[in-house]
Amino acid sequence: MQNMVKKVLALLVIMAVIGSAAVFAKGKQEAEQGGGNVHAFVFKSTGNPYGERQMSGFDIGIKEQGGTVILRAPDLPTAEAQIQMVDQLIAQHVTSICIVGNDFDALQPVLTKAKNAGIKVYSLDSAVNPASRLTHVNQADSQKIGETLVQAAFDMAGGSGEIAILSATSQASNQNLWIDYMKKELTKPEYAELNLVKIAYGDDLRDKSVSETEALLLSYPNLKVIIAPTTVGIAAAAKVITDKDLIGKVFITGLGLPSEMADYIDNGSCPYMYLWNPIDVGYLGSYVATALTSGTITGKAGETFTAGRLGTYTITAASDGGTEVLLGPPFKFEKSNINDWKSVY
Ligand code: RAM
Repeated sequence: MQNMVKKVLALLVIMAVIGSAAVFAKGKQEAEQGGGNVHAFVFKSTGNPYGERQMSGFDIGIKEQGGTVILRAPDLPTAEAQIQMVDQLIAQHVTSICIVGNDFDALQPVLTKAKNAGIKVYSLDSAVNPASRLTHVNQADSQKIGETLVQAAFDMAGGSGEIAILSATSQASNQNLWIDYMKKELTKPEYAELNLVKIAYGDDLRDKSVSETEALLLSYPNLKVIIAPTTVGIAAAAKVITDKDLIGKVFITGLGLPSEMADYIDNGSCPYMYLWNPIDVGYLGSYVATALTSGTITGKAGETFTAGRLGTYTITAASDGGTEVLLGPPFKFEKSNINDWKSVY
């Protein structure tokens, strides 16, 4: 009987080794087919249309430069899941890894391992800490995003009253940075009558964002504005306001995809919001990947490179002590222009 158990165990071990060898071989094959020009992109989580657009821009950019693309995203937006993915990509010997971080610090060991293996590592959208990256692709000026969203809430609240924030995960470094700048802006005397009552986290999951919005409305019946600096959160919050007939009583603003928000801008639940072109963010990332690979840039402030149809970019110092490449300013979407954009992204 004991022998039998031993045999089964041995068989299981052999199967596991064969299984992981197969994954490794497939990855190695993918990398070899790319001729040392294989560029990986790891987003926060699956099922996020914003992430899909970033990945499509990355895919277009790498392919127009003759490279091979690997796109990955975990089911849930956790650092642990991304750590496993990066480990697999290291085993696959990819050329570069673009990480949209689910945590600022937690990925540092695995990203350092990747860098030590000769892989060019940089972040995009949601930064990892400067020690973990060569540079960061930032979609828009973070301070400006924070200030602009508070000004929008002030405007929609009529200058006073309760406001709340509906964010993504509590660890998302891009949202956390924007929220820090919102809090800073709120300390200015002109906002003395505006009261930030709560920061809720919908984790970039549609259902959780809906239930967090409902909870905000229950806990704060006088709430006037919800700022959602996440495309998943803003669409969920605007849907709740619409479904509950609260249009005109509670306003939603933040960062949203025109394709998902056109109806809500139209019905007034979201009078206006901001974003940038997520396809361009991914496309810019693809040129950072190849410029790092060719040695055109190393990630230091002052270096310049050309990003295909987007033109020339210069790496600058980032507020977190690292460096970044800034795509451009945020764009305002409102009734007058939303129809021009809803089919674009
Ligand atoms: C969500 C994600 C993404 C963020 C946008 C604005 O889709 O959290 O990281 O940049 O919103």
